[in-house]
Amino acid sequence: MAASKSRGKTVQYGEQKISRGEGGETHQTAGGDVPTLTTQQGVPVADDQNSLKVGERGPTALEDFHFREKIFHFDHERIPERVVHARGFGAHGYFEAYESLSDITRADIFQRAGEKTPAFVRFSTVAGNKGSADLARDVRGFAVKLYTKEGNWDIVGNNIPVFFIQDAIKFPDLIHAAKQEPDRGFPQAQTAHDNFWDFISLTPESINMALWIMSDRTIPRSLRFMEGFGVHSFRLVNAKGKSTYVKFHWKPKQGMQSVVWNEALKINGADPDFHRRDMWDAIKSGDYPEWELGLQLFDDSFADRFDFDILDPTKIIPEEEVPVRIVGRLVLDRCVDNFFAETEQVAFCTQNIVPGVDFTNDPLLQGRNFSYLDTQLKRLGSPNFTHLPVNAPKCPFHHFQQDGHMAFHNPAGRANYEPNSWGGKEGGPRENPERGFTSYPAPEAGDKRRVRSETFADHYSQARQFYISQTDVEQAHIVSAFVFELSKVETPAIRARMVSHLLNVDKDLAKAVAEGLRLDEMPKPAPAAKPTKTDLKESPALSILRNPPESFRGRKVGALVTDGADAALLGALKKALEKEGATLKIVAPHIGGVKASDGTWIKADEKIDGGPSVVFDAVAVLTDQAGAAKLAKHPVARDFITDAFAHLKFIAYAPAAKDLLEGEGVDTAEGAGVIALAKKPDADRFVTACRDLRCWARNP
Ligand code: HDE
Repeated sequence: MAASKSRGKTVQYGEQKISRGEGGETHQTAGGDVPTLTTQQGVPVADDQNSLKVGERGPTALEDFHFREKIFHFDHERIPERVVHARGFGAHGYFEAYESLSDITRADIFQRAGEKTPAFVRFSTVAGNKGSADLARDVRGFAVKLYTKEGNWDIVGNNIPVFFIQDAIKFPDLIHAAKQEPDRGFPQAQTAHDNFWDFISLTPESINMALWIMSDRTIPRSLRFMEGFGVHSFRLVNAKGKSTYVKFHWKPKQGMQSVVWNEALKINGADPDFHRRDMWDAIKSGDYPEWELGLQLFDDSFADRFDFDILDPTKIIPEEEVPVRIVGRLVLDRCVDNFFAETEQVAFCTQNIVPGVDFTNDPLLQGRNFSYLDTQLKRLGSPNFTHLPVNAPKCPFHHFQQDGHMAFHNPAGRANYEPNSWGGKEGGPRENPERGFTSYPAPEAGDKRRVRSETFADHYSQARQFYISQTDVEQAHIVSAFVFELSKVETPAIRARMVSHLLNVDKDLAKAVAEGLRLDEMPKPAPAAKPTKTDLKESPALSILRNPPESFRGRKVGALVTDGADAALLGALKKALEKEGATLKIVAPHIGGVKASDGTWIKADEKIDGGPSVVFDAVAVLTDQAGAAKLAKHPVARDFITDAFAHLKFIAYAPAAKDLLEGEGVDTAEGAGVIALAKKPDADRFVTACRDLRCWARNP
């Protein structure tokens, strides 16, 4: 589909342009030369305000084709939302290889250092419907489509490296249990309800993932600040046919960062689109999010030696055992032109792999390979969904598949089958044994049985390893999350059953959760198929806080200002933040802004009600005495301050605002992360402090 010259509008979806209204007319209006509105058939429309009626007050005429076409199309605008990962946000970019990996894989994308491959990424939550809020406690999808020169390769991953279940046959049960309960249709986008924890507590293989989802990984501050994982073991295969196992990792260059739970609850109210807005703003402002692709590469001898089965998707391979080799970077540098055309219609399939990549027998992956293609037909309604620009390969493609709903392009010429005796071009494409995809010839044999391998039976050891790898603060968050979620569970037996599993993970964790729930009696540990290994070492890579970002880049400070705010301080703060690559947003009592100390007018980005401190990474309170006195009587301004303090954010303040802060219980003593901006260099001091993201010393 080439871009065509047109006096109508040329719409660019992805890299391909579709010309709308080709050859369409334009006409003069008060607003200038504009395209003439037409029907879908291209008929110019004279009146788009009134349907055709018999008489001024009479019935509408059925022959009004413009009206009928418009309503007909509107009635069919929706397609089924994804059964999971319905809420998502996509962006375009590219993958750049750092080096040639030809010794490991023949995948074309990894052959040449510096080679750039176009990419489309869709981030998502899992459980909520399309309109749910961004800060739900949930796993995030991290699906990457790489438009390589040898076909599209989809790495359909998550921001957590393990999964709930070991066999795809349990996926419908897991998702039914997680989503709204079927009789009442709620709760929306949350796992804090009986059905979910009933299923989890009856499914010991999910306990490792249960710890991950109760950690801060499920409440990321930004989609830019989270890791991605391919989860399964895959294969990379080189030109000689040698296979190496691989686990895929995406490491955010911006560093990792999460919100605290109370913040998440409030962000959902203040800005349900918080994550998508953040991604949109970052890309539009030229601050392109970046991840590095890391590979954990290992062979059969490691797989045989490893404590766990590398085919079991509820397990990780600790980075300390197999280091992550960084091989390239993914940059997102372009927002979509149209949400529906691209983000909604993009169709990821785990079965989309390219020569040089192959599957393993991970039973979850095998099931996914069926599910994704199947679901795209349901969602997009035609086997020709690959004709949509966002799904079409960007390399040449030739095949004999034809017809079906919405066929944009059919094979040209006489041959639509093969073998045929029409020679040359006329005969159409032919297979290519050298370049074509060949499956890795893994030897397979065995009895046909419905079984779970014995090697998948250890459900607790890695859950324990995850827990002991966290900092004290992170462990406390895991405890609080369990207590929060299980307190929403109405059936006491389910709460106790969950604690019985936690006893197999870590006694202190189980005890803390039991206390938080005020369980009247400690249950016995759940029967375990295998005892918990207590000799697995801590893996620092599993902690967010043990891997802090190096700077405050890409973050936002909200400055609450009033009339009389010190213009010089504000200027110094802005400059210091810009130097760091962070931004300053002005929050004021009125959207029109405030008059600063030097008489200049400062425009507001948010009226205070719409810009609570939860949407910022750190805050500043810049008022004069009169302004501070006014804010002290303003409940929303007081929330701004108390929340920022309770959420452990760094707070900068003008000396005139000191009483206001202290009146709200803010500790302004040295070391509490609350910094007075008395002189210009204080702004730099504040920004340096902000690099720690939160003042954990204030943690109660
Ligand atoms: Fe998915 N999953 N999934 N999933 N998944 C879908 O495909 C499925 C699993 C993941 O942004 C669906 O197009 C099964 C693991 C992402 O468009 C569906 C099983 C991982 C996305 C489906 C899993 C994922 C999906 C729904 C168990 C991380 C969103 C809509 C065997 C490695 C992609 C769609 C996007 C979407 C099935 C488990 C990631 C129904 C059967 C494990 C990121 O096909």
